[in-house]
Amino acid sequence: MRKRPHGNKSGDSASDPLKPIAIEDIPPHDLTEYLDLFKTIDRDSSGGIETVELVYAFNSMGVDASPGDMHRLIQGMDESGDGNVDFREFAGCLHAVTIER
Ligand SMILES: [Ca+2]
Repeated sequence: MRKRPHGNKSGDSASDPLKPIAIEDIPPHDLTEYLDLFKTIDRDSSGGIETVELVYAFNSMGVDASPGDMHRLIQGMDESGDGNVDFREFAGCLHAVTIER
């Protein structure tokens, strides 16, 4: 289902299609946008996005988001398993979603 934007330039990364995009592969312009969004969502500036922050973010956009759904979303993005999504994880997932459109 997932499409790669274009071939691997680095060659050796036989990348798992489920893996989010590495932050190094995201264009700086996009990264700036993601960082703005990240800072908006990370209300306590902890450097990580938690379930409650995601619920709040969606609600403030007028989207009805349940804590259960947001928790699953967090778990899906949380590669390090520490219960919140840091910017690397956030940007990687966001970019993977964005380039699929
Ligand atoms: Ca936070």
